Amino acid sequence: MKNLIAIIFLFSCCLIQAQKVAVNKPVPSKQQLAWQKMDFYLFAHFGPNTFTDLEWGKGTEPEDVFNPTNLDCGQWCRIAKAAGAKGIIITAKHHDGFCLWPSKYSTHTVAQSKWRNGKGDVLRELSDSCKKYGLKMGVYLSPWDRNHPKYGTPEYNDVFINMMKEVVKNYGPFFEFWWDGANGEGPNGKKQVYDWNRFEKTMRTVAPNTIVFSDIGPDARWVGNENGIAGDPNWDLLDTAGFSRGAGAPSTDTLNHGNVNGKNWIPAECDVSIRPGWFYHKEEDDKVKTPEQLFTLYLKSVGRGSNLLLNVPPDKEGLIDAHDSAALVGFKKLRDESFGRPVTNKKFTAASTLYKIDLHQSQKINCIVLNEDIASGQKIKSFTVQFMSDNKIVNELNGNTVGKKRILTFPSMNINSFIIKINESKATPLLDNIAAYLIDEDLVEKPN
Ligand code: FUL
Repeated sequence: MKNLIAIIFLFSCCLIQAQKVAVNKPVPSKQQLAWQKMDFYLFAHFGPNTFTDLEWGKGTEPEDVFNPTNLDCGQWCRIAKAAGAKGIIITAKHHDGFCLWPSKYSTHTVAQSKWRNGKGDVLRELSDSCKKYGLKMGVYLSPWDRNHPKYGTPEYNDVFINMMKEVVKNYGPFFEFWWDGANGEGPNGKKQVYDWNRFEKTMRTVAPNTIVFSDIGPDARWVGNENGIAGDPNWDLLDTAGFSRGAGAPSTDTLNHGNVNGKNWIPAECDVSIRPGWFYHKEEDDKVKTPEQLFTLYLKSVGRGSNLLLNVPPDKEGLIDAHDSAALVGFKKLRDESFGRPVTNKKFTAASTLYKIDLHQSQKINCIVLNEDIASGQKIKSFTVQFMSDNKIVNELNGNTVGKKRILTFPSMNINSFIIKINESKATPLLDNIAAYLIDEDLVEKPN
């Protein structure tokens, strides 16, 4: 009887195995996979610079400089929701060292300011609002600190670690933790030797499910530019051996494209500001990116398999300005209009190097969205789309990587069907979704 059960068990394992898509390592962790599905979320640069009109505060600003007259993180969240963003990452501490929460490990914080009689706490408000509105929260914490008296000494590494623990414990869980690689001089004129190994161990211990971002991960990498543009091809893979964060990072070109045979799963995140600067400056109110510009960025980031981290900096009141919210709502409308009504939308469960999509009649399209099943690894190196009309190929389009999402746009054409041919792949891939759309002709990506 026991033997029979064992045989049945083994047999069913074989069956399950046979249905599985071949795994090609490295593969994403389940946290990375969930994070990659988020696609788009906001960045909020907020702090003394908002009030001094600087981009990099000196660290000598009096605490009272920070004085938002009407802070409402609920407003940030309502706008994020209306924009279809999945979360908000806030600059809890930028290079000037000012902490937006009453940290026990610094004397340069909201608690030392007159704002709300020293009782204000931006992280508390954002954390509560994100929960209320069903958004995820993330934190940017700059290791470079131009204020902290311990910066430039080994003790500062303990300060930074204590701050990380403090924010995780009091305001987490966070979907992402953002380490800026910048490493300038502090108040004593010295640069800090960051203890990245300890920083990383700390995060893994106190927040094992949080995606840790830096130029080389461990979980998500910088895309190599601050324009919000991923490379094409774009691999979710990166070799990090021999590299370090900041000045010792791989070239920006490598970060932009990833490594085709990279040993680690470290997908790119595209950070970009909706304005020229990262912090709010009134004189940039008329330089806010238009919905169409944001849509183009979406195609060049999410449409190339990355996440888009779009900075929308609150103003001196502590509110998102009307220029920015209007652009965000317009951007959402363009995405809804473009992707709301697919001409076709098909799911697949079997791996293949050939996918045929029949439109059943002549239809006009100018956009195709492909999703590669990346849970089993990123495999596709190159592919061709063949557009068919009356059983003849009328046009062809070549592409490189697909990854979690690949959006292709092209001048519209009338076709009856199209074929996706995988030309080069690490293993037989699964395209688990293929969709086609007719979007506004003006939104079709222009050649670089
Ligand atoms: C950079 C910083 O120096 C900028 O001020 C900004 O925060 C950007 C997102 O990262 O390294």
